[in-house]
Amino acid sequence: GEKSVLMDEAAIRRALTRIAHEIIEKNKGVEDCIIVGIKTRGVYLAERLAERIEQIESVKLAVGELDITFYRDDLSHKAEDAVLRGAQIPEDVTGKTIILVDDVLFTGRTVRAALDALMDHGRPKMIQLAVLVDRGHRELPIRPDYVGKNVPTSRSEIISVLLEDVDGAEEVTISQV
Ligand code: 3GP
Ligand code: 5GP
Ligand code: MG
Repeated sequence: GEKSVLMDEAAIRRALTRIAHEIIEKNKGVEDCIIVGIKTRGVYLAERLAERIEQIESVKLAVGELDITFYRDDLSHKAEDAVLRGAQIPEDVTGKTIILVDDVLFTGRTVRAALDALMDHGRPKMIQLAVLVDRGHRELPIRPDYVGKNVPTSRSEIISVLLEDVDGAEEVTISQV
């Protein structure tokens, strides 16, 4: 179907720079913060945010990873529940502010599973959510604290997030199935 570009390389870069500043401002610095990306692309976005925060604040944040999947590993899982497949969390999260990072926020089921997994690693002071794209259609009471771009979508539309690190290209597009 038709494909249109929602964010080009410059737009992605600017959004991440803005979010990095927002994270620093909201938390009045980043002393007790940890960044945790949701695989696959959320991890690369988390690493980029950590890099930018270091450039701005001269503080190097620990970056963790969560691998969350659905019981049925296809794209028609909307009614399925997300489950944890693996976690690499750098340290005890007790007392820390965790910035959870994902590429696209849709139903919220992935984030719910991520929150569950993080709680198993201690008692964070706070968990915040950063996403590159919020496409709506939440099925749970979950909202992001930092958003690259809000994109109202129909359920049949597909957002494609391409990142240089994994895809050899850098853009966000929307298309019909
Ligand atoms: P990601 O792991 O980098 O987030 O789920 C595998 C990949 O397919 C994801 O990459 C995601 O970008 C892409 N994808 C596109 N549409 C969907 C969708 O509706 N659900 C899920 N889970 N992934 C989707
Ligand atoms: P949710 O669990 O909120 O329904 O979906 C969020 C997860 O599924 C994210 O990790 C995201 O990568 C993926 N996802 C859901 N919808 C889309 C989409 O339209 N495009 C892309 N690229 N990923 C999606
Ligand atoms: Mg994802």
